[in-house]
Amino acid sequence: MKTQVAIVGGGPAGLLLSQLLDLSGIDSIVIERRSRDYVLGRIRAGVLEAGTVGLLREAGVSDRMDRDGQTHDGFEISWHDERLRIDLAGMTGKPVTVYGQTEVTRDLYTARDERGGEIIHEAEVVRIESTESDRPIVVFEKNGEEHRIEARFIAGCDGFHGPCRRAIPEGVRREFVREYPFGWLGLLSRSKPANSELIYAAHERGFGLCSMRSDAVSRYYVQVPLTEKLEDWPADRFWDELKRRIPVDVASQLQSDGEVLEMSVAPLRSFVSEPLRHGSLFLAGDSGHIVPPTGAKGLNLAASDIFYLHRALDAFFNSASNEGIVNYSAKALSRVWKSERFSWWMTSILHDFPEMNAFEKRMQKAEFDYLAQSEAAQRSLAENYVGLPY
Ligand code: FAS
Ligand code: PHB
Repeated sequence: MKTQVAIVGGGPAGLLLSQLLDLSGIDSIVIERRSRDYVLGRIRAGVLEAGTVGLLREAGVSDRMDRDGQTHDGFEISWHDERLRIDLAGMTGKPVTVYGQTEVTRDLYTARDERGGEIIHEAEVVRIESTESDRPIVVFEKNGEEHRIEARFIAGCDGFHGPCRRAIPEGVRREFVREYPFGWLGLLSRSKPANSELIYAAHERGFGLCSMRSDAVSRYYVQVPLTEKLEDWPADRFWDELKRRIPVDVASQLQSDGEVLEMSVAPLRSFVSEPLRHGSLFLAGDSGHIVPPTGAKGLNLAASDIFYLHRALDAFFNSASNEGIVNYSAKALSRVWKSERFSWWMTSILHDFPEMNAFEKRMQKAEFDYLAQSEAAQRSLAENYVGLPY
């Protein structure tokens, strides 16, 4: 098999790149380990930056998002019963859009089907060869048989656990990591959201988050120790704990009798692998970096990587220009590191760290109090949350 760009991974990054390349007349093949239903069964991100919304519009996949997505002009941070609203639109002129990653992925699949995009499901990439040549090879297994795809470039959109990052030689690759001593237990329920806007709740018992997917589907999270098991958390226990962490007046109207649609536990880490390019292999999205979900940046960083990579490949194939290819890693990493900083900072001020001493806990409260009194501090938070420029 031959193509111009072999894309490993059919999550949001891989599918969005395939769609944008197609619109630029560039041929690609997406190789996805899982079935389409499995990929669509994942419940993950919920908040889209303005830049991501613009890119989805450019890709021609925004109709359902424009119809079903919610425009949010602000969100709240709470400290016990103190509530602080961050006026995103008032401070930056930009809102965020609440529209689940699952729906973004569904829209991308629909668009690829409509344009006859080639996506090979239940096909596991087992090897990447000749990345330092201009004819790299992707080797994948499907139904017990091995297949080879020769391409001009390989896009590693295979997430944190995929093989592409490790195809960059260890002597070339530099990894930076911060593991957090807790995870997020998430619950998706068919219930009216507790609040019209998101609430990021800091509390001495731990962090809680009130989010949503629509007026009838809510998404909640509570910080839990890494040792916690899903089976130790029946829904009733989740609701009780969440109500103890969010402001009393919000807890009093929380609908906790809705059908539980999904529960899952995710560890939190900050991670970056440099560089994001090696020869003809590029990394984009979670394959190159991970952020704690506190800043709602994961999916949005995948989008900005794809913005840069699409422009670079478009210039290479359609304008015989190498500039984007050569600059891709530095350009993408510049935005990645600033989002890593913001996500680390939001996580540091809002979570209960077991090893924190009394002074450090006072520093967390002082962060909240400073935010509450300083428009400059709120504006800084707001410009990071809506998304820094591409
Ligand atoms: P993805 O991991 O989505 O996709 C990679 C794809 O590659 C997968 O479909 C995988 O099956 C495939 N793949 C892997 N190895 C392969 C192989 N060998 N061969 C073929 N295919 C292979 N972000 C937020 O902004 N907010 C959140 O609340 C949030 N919650 C999250 C919860 C969890 C449990 C996780 C894991 C992530 C969460 N994220 C969140 C981050 C998440 O949304 C990612 O940023 C987003 O999925 C990135 O998309 P991709 O880079 O496409 O990676
Ligand atoms: C979500 O709705 O899943 C969500 C929203 C904001 C975050 C993380 C997750 O920061």
